[in-house]
Amino acid sequence: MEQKIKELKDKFEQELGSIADLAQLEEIRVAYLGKKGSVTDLMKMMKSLTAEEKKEFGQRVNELKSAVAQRITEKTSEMKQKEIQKEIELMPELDLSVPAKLSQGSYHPVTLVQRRCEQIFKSMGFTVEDYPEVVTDYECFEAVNVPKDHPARDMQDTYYLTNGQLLKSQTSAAQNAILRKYKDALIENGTPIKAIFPGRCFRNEATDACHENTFFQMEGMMVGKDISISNLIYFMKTMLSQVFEKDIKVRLRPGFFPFVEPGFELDISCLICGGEGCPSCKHSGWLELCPCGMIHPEVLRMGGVDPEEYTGFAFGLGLTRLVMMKYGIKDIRDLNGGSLKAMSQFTDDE
Ligand code: FA5
Repeated sequence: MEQKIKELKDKFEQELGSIADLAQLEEIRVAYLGKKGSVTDLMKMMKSLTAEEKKEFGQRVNELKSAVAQRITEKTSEMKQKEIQKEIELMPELDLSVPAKLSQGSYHPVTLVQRRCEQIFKSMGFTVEDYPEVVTDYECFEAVNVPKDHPARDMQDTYYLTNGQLLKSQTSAAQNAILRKYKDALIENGTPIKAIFPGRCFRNEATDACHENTFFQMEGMMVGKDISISNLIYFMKTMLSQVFEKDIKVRLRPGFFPFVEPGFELDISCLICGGEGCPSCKHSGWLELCPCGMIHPEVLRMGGVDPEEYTGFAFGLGLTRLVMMKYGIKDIRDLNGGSLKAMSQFTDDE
C-alpha cells in the first residue's frame, strides 16, 4: 500500500510539472481527486483491509488527498499569474505618465433647448417647476378635466404600474399641483401664477419620424386677473422668436383639449422641408408644436382657484419637436438613439 501511495504521488508530481495551461490542470484535478480519480480509487481499496490497517492507510490516503489538493491550488495561482503576465507582454507599451486623451462631453440638444426656454421664461417672470414622471391617474387626467372613460384618453395611452400609477403622458399632469402651490399667493396678494414645467412624457404609440414613445414637453401656465388670449399669443411669439432667432411661420387653429376652452393648435411651418412636405411633418408642411388655450373653469376650480374671479392660459410645448426644428433633425428617434457622435455636434452657444 505504502508503495502504491508513493508511486501515485510521484506520478502526480511528474504530470503536474508538464502541464501547459489551466485546462490541463483541471484534467489532472479530475483524474486524481474526481469521483473516479486515482486518489478516490485508493479509498475504495480499503474495503479489503483489517480495522487496524484501515486506520493507518486511511490517514495516509487523506494526507495524500490534502497534499494533492494543496499542490493543485498552488499550481492554479502560478498558472493564472503566468497568463496575466503573458497578456501584459502582449499589450502595446503603456506609459502611464502620458496625459489621457479626453473626449469632451456635450449637453444633449434637448437639454440645450430646454435651458434656453427656461432662460426666456424666467426673464419674463415665470418660475421653473420640476414634477415626477410617475403620477396618479387623478393628476394626469381627472384633475385636468379628463374623467375616466373620456374619449380624449384614447389619444394618450401610456404605461401603467401594477399599483395603478402611470408614466405621465403629458406635462399637464402637474397643472393641479402648481395651481394649489401658488393659489394662496394669488388670492391673498394678487400675485399671478406664472410657471413653466418641462418634463419627460411617455406614450404607448407607434413611432415614426415625428413621434416617439418617450419625449419632452414643456408646459406653461399663467393665471391671474383678466388674463386673455392676447397674453397667450404674446408669450408664445416671444418664446419662438427668441428660440429660433429668426422669423418663422406659425399658424393658430382651433384644437380640442378638455382642459382648455377655447383651445388652439399652434403649428410651425416645417423647417426641415421649408413647408413643402416631408416625413418629419407627415408630408403636411406643418408640425404640431404647441397646443394651448384658456384654462377650463373646471380645472381652475379643481386647483382651488375661483374661475369667476380669475382666468388663465396654458400651453403644452412639444419640446423634442422644437429641438428637431431648431437643429434640423429629420427623425425624432435619433434624439433617443444614444449616438454620442451624432449628439456631440450640438454645443451650447451661450
Ligand atoms: C397635450 O399633451 C396637451 N397636454 C397640451 C396642452 C397643454 C394643451 C395645455 C392645452 C393646454 P398633445 O397630445 O397634442 O397635447 O401634445 C402636445 C405636443 O407634444 C404636441 O404638439 C407635440 O409637439 C408633442 N408630442 C405629442 N406626442 C408626441 C410624440 N409621441 N412624440 C413627440 N412629440 C409629441
